[in-house]
Amino acid sequence: RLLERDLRQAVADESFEVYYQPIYSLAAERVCGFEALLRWNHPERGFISPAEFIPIAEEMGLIVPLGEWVLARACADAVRWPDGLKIAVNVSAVQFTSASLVTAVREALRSTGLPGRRLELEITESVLVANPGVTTAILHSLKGLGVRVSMDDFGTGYSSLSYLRSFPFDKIKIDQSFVRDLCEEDGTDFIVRAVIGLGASLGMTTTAEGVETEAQLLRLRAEGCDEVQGYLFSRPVPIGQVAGLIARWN
Ligand code: G
Ligand code: G
Ligand code: MN
Ligand code: NA
Repeated sequence: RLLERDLRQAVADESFEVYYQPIYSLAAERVCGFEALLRWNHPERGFISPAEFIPIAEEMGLIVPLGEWVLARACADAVRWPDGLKIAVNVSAVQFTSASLVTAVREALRSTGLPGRRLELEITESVLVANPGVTTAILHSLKGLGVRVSMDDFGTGYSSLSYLRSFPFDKIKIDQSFVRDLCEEDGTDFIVRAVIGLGASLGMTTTAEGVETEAQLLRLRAEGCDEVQGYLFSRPVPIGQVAGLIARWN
């Protein structure tokens, strides 16, 4: 298929770009980090969403080199930001269980000089269900490098709440589907409140994703959510615009 051929070529040419979306701390009232989000500007089709090409990259076995490229790029960019700012990188399920993940993370930190405490890896619930034993071992190896791990898209998968207790996560990212319905639909407000409470009692930071309105922000603040992220603050931006965002909110 056309897309597959182009994807292989794009990985070889490194013709991707990493965009960054600010994460805002409600306690500190400042930007506390950025999430790295991969962008592919296809020569004919324009921007193609990672939601479309990452599953193909996984099938083709390209996700490991691609994911390692994002990791290295994001660490190299983040090491130049003020020391308090973290960088969050998404790790797909296939990349997470690949033999080279821990080595790639160690190498990205070593080659860029980024302290491990400034790197957060975001993984989804699907990783936990597939192979809990292997996952636990990998998570502990990553934590041994000082890296933080986040549960991404929380609430959208099939894992049980007990998973949160048995895996050493530092952060829960509340999926944007719950945030979108906040202040709208009956029920969702209670879910968001429950997840924030769960995070607090487990000693995990809670980050709400997809915050688009002042009303949502007000509710999240009232519920004691730690961090927020969404178009209300900024869309993901190219690296050239990051310094401006840091200056605006710090
Ligand atoms: O940035 P956007 O909302 O278009 O991303 C769509 C999906 O692609 C999201 O689920 C996001 O987590 C995922 N994604 C974006 N960048 C990366 C990446 O570098 N690696 C992986 N594995 N997923 C990514
Ligand atoms: O799966 P993950 O949470 O990593 O995906 C993040 C995705 O959400 C990215 O594609 C990013 O572009 C998108 N995103 C970030 N903020 C918002 C927002 O406020 N609204 C919407 N609709 N999407 C957002
Ligand atoms: Mn994410
Ligand atoms: Na998410």
